[in-house]
Amino acid sequence: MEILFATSNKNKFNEAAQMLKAEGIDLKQYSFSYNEIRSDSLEEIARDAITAAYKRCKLPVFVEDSGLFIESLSGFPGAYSSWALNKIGLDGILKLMEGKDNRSAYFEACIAYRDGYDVVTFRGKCPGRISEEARGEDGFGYDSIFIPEGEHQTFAESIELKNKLSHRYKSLLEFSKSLNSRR
Ligand code: ITT
Repeated sequence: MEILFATSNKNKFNEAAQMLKAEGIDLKQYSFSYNEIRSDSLEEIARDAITAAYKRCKLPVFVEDSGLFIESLSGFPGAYSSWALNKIGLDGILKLMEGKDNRSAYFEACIAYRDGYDVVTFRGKCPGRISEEARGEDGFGYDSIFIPEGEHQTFAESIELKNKLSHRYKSLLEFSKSLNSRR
């Protein structure tokens, strides 16, 4: 079974392709340019993006909107994670966290899939905390400042941890169960 993943982010694509391959699903990247809507809701963004992507490709396709939500920053950067990384970077986030005792945060992903009829969504969440400094070389985005709950290493220090605990992995697992039950 082959489906399209509409994303401009090669790292997101590579992680998803590897995870879904293990579930017997082959992914193909569908790169399309589109102006993402602004919203605090990952689901609203994902639903808008899937409508645009399906209109163009007219094939079974999914999108995934994700972000890092930091409790003591009232959920920032959240749905604006990509924008915040470009604007203030990891140093900027760590600066905003200076002096904060509460470093709790979570990653969340929302997948929206359309096979021609309905749009279905799947969510995945990974709780954890923001490290004091960036650590590790693997992964991408905020991986070097995120430590999953109950662990000591950042996602960028242990890709094995990321692959079994991440928001992406959890949302893709729900998605693949749904796809495989329809076959
Ligand atoms: P597309 O919309 O084209 O798929 P994007 O990079 O703009 O690509 P998002 O709008 O979903 O994707 O932005 C999510 C941002 O959140 C992403 O750019 C990263 O900075 C961050 N992010 C998402 N998942 C992450 C992960 O697993 N590890 C680290 N950072 C992540």
